[in-house]
This record gives sequence, structure tokens and C-alpha cells, in this order.
Amino acid sequence: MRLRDFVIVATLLATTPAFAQETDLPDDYLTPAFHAGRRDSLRQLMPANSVAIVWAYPTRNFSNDVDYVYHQNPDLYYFTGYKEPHSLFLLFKEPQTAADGSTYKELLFVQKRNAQAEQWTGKRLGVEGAKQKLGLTHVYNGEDFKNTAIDFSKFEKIILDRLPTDIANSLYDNADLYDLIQQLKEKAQITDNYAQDKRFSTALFRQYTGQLREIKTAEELVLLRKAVEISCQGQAEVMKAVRPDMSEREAQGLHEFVHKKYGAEHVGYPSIVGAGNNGCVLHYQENEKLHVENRMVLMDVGAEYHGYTADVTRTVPANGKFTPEQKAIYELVYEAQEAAFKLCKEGTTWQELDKVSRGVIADGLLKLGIISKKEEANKYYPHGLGHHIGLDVHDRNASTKLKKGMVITIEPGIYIPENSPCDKKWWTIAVRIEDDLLIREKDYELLSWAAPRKISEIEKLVAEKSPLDNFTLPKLQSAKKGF
Ligand SMILES: [Mn+2]
Repeated sequence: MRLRDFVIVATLLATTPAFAQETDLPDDYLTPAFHAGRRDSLRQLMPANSVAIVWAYPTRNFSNDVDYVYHQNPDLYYFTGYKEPHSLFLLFKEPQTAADGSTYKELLFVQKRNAQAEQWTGKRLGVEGAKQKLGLTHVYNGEDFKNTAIDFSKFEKIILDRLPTDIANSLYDNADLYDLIQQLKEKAQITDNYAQDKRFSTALFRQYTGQLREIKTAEELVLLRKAVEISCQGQAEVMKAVRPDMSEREAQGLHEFVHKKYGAEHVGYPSIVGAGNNGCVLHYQENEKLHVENRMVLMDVGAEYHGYTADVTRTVPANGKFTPEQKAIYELVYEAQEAAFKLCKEGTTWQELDKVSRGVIADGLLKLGIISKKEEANKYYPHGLGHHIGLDVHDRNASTKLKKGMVITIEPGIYIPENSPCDKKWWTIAVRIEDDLLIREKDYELLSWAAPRKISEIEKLVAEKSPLDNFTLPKLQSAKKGF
């Protein structure tokens, strides 16, 4: 049945009992105390007489009446723990007084409970659930926002992200995200030129959330460590299972199967599995090559566990043996990564890290005769050295220098596409090695230790047997050619 038909049927089934989901769930989610602590920290950063506003991400259409799997806005999740769409959160610097004389410092507007809708799209927390599970005290249904009196004109700063401009307006819901944003615009008098109005600050929103989110708390580190270890186990299992007759997509499926087996909900970004020349496409997502053959397979895959995503890349020869050319390129990338690792500690800047790793690659490519001038190195190493990870794979940040508690990737790479102006023997070699590091005061901790990165270790692991070696499926009867 389609969603549209559901609306008609739903009215006929007005007595549907409230839907209860199974309760065998993980117990290691971020705690209400964590989210409350994040809200307090945000409040401390905010200037006097200000309000911060965060909204849920819109739902996104996949096709006809089918939506993409929903993903919450990391900022809203960070400050509240709420995972459902169509919600709005307001956080005030100073306590506010309601019409009845009571005070509040935060307001969360959530999706209203609806037995019929919940039978189709799953249980909603609703007002009571959000109070109980998230520990927030002032929670209301989205439809109540319209009649909530908030005098926005008295605030000196209204701190908010850039307003979304592409939200669908559901005909069946008068309190969806579209309506909430419309009402917010009216109440706070946010015009189309709000970016020029000094009362509204998207820059402060980015700065504060960056300052907070770039330093991981102990609770966040538990989840990030797990996401990274899961991703590494995926890499290790695929190294054991990879064979020249395997397809890129099959390798992708194995990574994601391992993630799921360990309980990861999503991948943090579309999985990249590219053999040979496909590895030169930095965000290759088709993963369509039917046989990886005797190529290097570049696998950039990250599990998302309870919102936190890893970002780990390994590049391995599918037949288990590096050729001399593959080895030369791989060792160069490895050396560039090691050189950057050595500088990973408090106080180092991204420029310093980038300079040292880019220097190693430029010298190496020159020595191998692949380039004739150092400046040409960027042609084969066209991206930055790394980024923060967390609730986003390219996580929010605000500092130019590394600080204790940051989690970053270090991911140099060399990509030599077919027809490059160098000896043919180098063509189609693409290598990226990407690791995840926790920055400490004087050094770092390698979080992605569980996926081998040394040539000898990779060759050993690819030679190992995999439980998947003997996994075969029946031949498809529908795969006959012709009409
Ligand atoms: Mn990355």
C-alpha cells in the first residue's frame, strides 16, 4: 500500500491501538546528562540576551511516495538526543517567563503521537516520551508552536544555522518542518535578507557548534572508538575475502554486512569501493565494476554507530600481492602519513601537517620520475590531508590548531589516472590510506589500529582464509539472456 492510500485508510482505522515496538535495544546511547551538558556549554558561550535555534533536517524524497531513510540534523541530536523529523528547538541564554509566571530556558517542539502514522513509520516519542527519555522539561507538540508567545524582538542576538530553503510542505500535516520554519520566520521577523541583519548570526551558530563539537567528550569517544573499530573490522574481513573475480559492489556489501553485524545503523557517507582507475575518482560511489581483477582496490568505508561516524580507507591488491609499481606508490603514501602522524599533538596546525605530508609525496614522485617539478605533485594528490570526524564525517570545527580531544583523519593519497603524462606502468594506480586519530596533549592515539596498513600485514591478511570463501548462492534462473 502506498502512503497516499494510507491517509484514506487511516481515517477508516481510527481505532488502531497505539503501536508498541520491541524493546530489545542497545543500551549505550548518549545519556540525557550528556545532552544537558552540551546545552549548558552552548549557553555559556552565548552572549547576553540571546536565543539559539536548531531544527530537524527535512525528510527527503527518494522516489514517488518513498522517502530516503531519515537522518537527523547532528546539531539537534547533539543538544537534545531527539532523532525524529519535524521538530524545532530553542535555547535561551537567560530563563524566560511564560504567561502563567513559570520559567523555562529551553523549548522542544516534537512530532505529535499518532497511532495511524506510527503503524506505518514507527513509534514516535511524543511529548511524554521526549520528557521521559531525553530529560527535557519543556516539550510540546509541533502544532503548539504557532500559539506559543515568544517575543523575539527583545533578543539582541538570534543564533541560528542557515535557513533551509527546500523543505516540502505536506498537505496532511499542519505542523511539519515547513510550517514550523514558516512560523519561526513570522514570529522572529526573519526576512529574505536576514543574512545582512546583524541581529541574526549564522556565523556565531557555526562558531559555537564548531567549538563544542570539535572536542569530543568521554561519552562521545566511547561511540567513536566503536564506530572506528567496527569499520576496521570491516576492512580486515574484506581483505581476507577479496578475490579478483569479486565485484566492487560485493566488497561494499561485505563491509556493510560487518558493520551491521556489529550493530552500526548506517554508513556515515556513501561507501567508496574502486578498483584500479576507479580509485582515482575521489568520491566514487557507483561501485559498478563487475570484477576487481588484479587491481588495487581502494575502499573508503565508514560505519556510523549511534550517530558517530568513522572514516577509514585501505587500499589492497585483490590478488594479495603488490606489484613493484603499486608497492612504490603505496610506500610513498604510507611515508607521507607517518610523517604527518609524528606531528599530531596539541598546537600543530593543519598547514604544518599538510606541508610535511605533501613534501614527502612531492619528493617521492620526483624521485620515481612521475613528475619533473615539485609543483606538479598536487595533480596526483589533489585533496586535503584530513578533517575532523564525529556526528558528521566532515565534522564541525572552529580552531586552526589541533587540541586535545579532537578526532581527525590523516589521509594522504596518490592517484594516477589512465593517460597521465608519466610512464604507462604507473597508470591506474590509486592509493589512499586513511586513519582516525585522537589528539592528545603530546601525541595521538591511533583509533583505527584494527585495520592493517603495512604492506606485509596486508599481504598476509589477503592470503588468509575467509569464512566467505565457501559462501555460494544458487545460480539465478532469471539470468537467462535474450527475450
Ligand atoms: Mn575522509
